Amino acid sequence: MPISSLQITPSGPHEVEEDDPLDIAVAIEVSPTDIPYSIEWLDESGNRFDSDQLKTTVYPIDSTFYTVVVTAGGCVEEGDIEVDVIYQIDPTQIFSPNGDGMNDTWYVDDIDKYPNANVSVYNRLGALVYQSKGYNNEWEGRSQNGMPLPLATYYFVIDLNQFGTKAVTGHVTIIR
Ligand SMILES: [Ca+2]
Repeated sequence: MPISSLQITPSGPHEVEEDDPLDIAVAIEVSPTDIPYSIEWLDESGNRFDSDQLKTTVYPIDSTFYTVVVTAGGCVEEGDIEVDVIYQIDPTQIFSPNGDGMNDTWYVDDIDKYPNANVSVYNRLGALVYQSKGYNNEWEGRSQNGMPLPLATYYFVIDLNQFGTKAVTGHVTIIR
């Protein structure tokens, strides 16, 4: 039996925090309404991971897209669903730039996921002591002119420069 129309509306785009599951969905309008339809869910590599569900749960480990394919009465419609994974960066609160090979630089876990991040570090007087566009976990606790900074607690602002993220602020202490 021929159909007069098949329309699909995939959900998204979505944002999800790393390690969190995400529900993605598709709305289907088929006419006449009693035509049976089938649904296939494909990942970015084209592998089917679910079928015959309007909604499915995904566990993305990186930003990706999913494809939903709906077939009804010989008609096929497909759509993509974008998913952006938001990574939680995790700055260490203390480091010891004394050259012993352990914790000699300030480590910010997952900062590599944000190549456009602006990292700024201030002393307690509010003076900027370090700044970096993108950060490769390389700061050795030196001032902008290369001098070792006093052992102290500093204030940092990390602007991830990505839509949907907030600046991350906190304190980091230099010991030796
Ligand atoms: Ca050290």
